[in-house]
Amino acid sequence: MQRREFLKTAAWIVGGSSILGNLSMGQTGSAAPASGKKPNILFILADDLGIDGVSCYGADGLKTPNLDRLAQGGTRFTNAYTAPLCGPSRALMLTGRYAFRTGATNQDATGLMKPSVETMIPTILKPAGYVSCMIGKWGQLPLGAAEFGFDEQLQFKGSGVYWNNEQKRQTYVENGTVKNLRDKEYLPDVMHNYLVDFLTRHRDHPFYAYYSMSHVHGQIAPTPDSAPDSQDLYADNISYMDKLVGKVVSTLEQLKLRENTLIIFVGDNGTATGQAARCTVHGKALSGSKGSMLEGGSLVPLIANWPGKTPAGKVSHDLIDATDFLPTFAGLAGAKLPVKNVLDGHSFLPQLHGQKGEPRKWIFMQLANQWYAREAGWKLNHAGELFDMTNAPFEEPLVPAKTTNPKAIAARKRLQAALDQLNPAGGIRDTGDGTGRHANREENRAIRKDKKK
Ligand SMILES: [Ca+2]
Repeated sequence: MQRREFLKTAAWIVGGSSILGNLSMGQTGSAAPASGKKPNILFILADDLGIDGVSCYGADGLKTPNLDRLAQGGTRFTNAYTAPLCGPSRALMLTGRYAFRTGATNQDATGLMKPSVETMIPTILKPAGYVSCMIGKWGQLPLGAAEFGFDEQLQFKGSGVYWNNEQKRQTYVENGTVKNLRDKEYLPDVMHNYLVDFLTRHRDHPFYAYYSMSHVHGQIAPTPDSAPDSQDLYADNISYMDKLVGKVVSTLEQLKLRENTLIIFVGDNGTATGQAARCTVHGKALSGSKGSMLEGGSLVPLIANWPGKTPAGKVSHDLIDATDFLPTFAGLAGAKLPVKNVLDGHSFLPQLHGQKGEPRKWIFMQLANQWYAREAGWKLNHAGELFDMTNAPFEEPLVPAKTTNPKAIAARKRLQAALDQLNPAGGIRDTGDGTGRHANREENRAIRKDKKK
């Protein structure tokens, strides 16, 4: 491909190791089976689900037997990170680029991304022969999924859409047609049925399905399985999410697609603050929750399952960054990476094949005008504060600025070098209100004006 052309622009270093490793992985086509049919990708994205909501991660009082089964048959990653809020997180996952490059630094700023500038995963996979669908929430991303390359879409605005209620009649858009959710119809089931239909229609064709579940974002409503007097609707929702995952796995088995499909299950950010108080892992609460720059904001469950390819029952402590999905999937599909933009993702395809690969040395996370680089034992933020992550995700104490601990001093030096190399302050700056949730008024006006063009 444009290897020479790519080399010109690929002088940067990703996660402490060269992105050229990713490129060669993709070019060798090692992911393609001998039969020649390219592997399918089912990307399941749960909303507001931290590791403290998944029983194979040690969550107390919540049961996810289907996810646990996927982990038993695949690889469970314990150090996967994404941005602590929906919009910025999804921007990382779909573009493979950090927020200071795309502008997606806060929920409203994700609207700054344009298809003419940002290339999302379906656009990369399409020339490699893939058909794609986006099912679920698109509300915090600009335009529609079609404009960013998805062939089919069933999308809704907002978050956590489940039922019609007295306050709101729900709608969703199916391939450009606005549809009304019927009374007693449960949107997660509508989404599931659409996914089953998509998988069935494309069973003989390589596909990338981006399945963005409503669960378990609030408002937490009864599920179709909730007892009328249920005392724990959150647990009901975790169970229903898990059940839907089990059902789609069964569908793949029925379609005889299981052996040739990589399933990725991941959360889009940590557990919502309102639920985090009841969510513990082996009796301990995580440090922070959704929206925070602490561990509980960004540490998410990540399970990869691909029978015969991904080692069964493996637990990987490798660092995974939300930008890593794009190069991983490109490598899997034998697709060319875009050359016009700097990519931040680092392929973990070798790990999916049970190889050591070149694990990241650090991940980078940003929300609004806060950011940090984190390696296995330490974290350094935008303000120069160093944190000892030995007891993460439960504790992350600040290291005194005048520490004489040589390990801390060396870690600061390594992480500062990573931040200096990225130079987030030199990229697109956040102009929101500082929370990561909102633009400031002027920015809101500019976005509205821009959208009218
Ligand atoms: Ca979310």
